[in-house]
Amino acid sequence: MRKIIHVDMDCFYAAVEMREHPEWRGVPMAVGGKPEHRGVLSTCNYEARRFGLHSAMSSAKALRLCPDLVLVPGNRELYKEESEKIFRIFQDYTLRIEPISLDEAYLDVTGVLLCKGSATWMAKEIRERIFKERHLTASAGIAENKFLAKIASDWNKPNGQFTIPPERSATFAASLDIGKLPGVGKVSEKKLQEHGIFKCSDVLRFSLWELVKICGSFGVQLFQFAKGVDNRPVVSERVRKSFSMEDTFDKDLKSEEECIQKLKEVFERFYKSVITIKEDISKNGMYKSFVKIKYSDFSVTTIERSFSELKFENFLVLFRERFSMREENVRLLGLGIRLPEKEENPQLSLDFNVPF
Ligand code: TTP
Ligand code: MG
Repeated sequence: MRKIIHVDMDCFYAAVEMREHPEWRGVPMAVGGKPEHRGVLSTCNYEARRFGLHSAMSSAKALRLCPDLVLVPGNRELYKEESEKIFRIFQDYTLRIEPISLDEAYLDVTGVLLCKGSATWMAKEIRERIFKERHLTASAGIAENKFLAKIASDWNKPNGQFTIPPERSATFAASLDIGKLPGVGKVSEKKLQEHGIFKCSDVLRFSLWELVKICGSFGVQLFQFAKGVDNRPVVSERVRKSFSMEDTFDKDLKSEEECIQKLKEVFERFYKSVITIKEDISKNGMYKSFVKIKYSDFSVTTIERSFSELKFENFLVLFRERFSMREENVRLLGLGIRLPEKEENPQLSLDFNVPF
């Protein structure tokens, strides 16, 4: 049984703009091109949506529907940076992350021990952290597969979440309009409706063979979705070469003992998030452990060495060795592992794909 979280930021570009320009809060605003340049809306805030505005609508039409609309050009670089910061929060929970766009991702948290292993609580914590650290809101869906998690994230949007427990997957799916299914666009929706298929429950009245006759090979997938089944894995995008975690302290640490205590806390968190791939790491052997120390004057030092096991004692050895060379106030401590290059260890690349 898998545990998948789908996270989707609320009116992402608009939300970033409203954070940067509080005067745009509470009034209808949109990010998009100028009407005189035949521009369209990238997105708009929820106030503007009340006027019927939505992504991809022409700016000219948007201004007709909502003459007081604040229309801003937007800044993709800024959204990209923001996205990276949000994805870094995801990485504190799992290394299996499939980015869909700047503001949306699937997280496979199967086997993650944080939040007592509850995906619902992890989603809640992730959303709280996004709000606290980035002043933005996100919605989340939690389910046993990608398709249901994605639908669930829309259920209590904005700023909400919804869990479909595995025992409810089938009944939940049965109640859905077929237009909600991934891969069912306007054309296929119409075609299915002509056969009397409006809801997923209608799909189940047909045999697999009949469905294939109606919509080709997609019929197989359709049959699965209608039953609430989706075996597509969470596939990460880029090969990641290191996994790490760090903590910046409110007050600088003044003694070695204090540092060791904190380093241990960082390790425990790191270990819980990395545990899903721990087996793969030990199987493949080769990797380096490292420790990072940032002093109160912001200078940074790191030390790394190959070890065959992922355990705190190894990080402790590295820390002690480096700290003994300069015993001063510490602002940040971090630790992590570095994997070999792809060519050295091709097996790893499949399992360690994570963005950024
Ligand atoms: P979405 O998640 O589809 O939309 P959203 O985050 O703005 O709103 P919601 O609260 O409904 O999730 O897309 C994310 C961002 O991608 C969006 O803020 C702007 C950009 N985008 C476009 O530039 N063009 C488009 O057509 C769409 C759909 C999105
Ligand atoms: Mg969104």
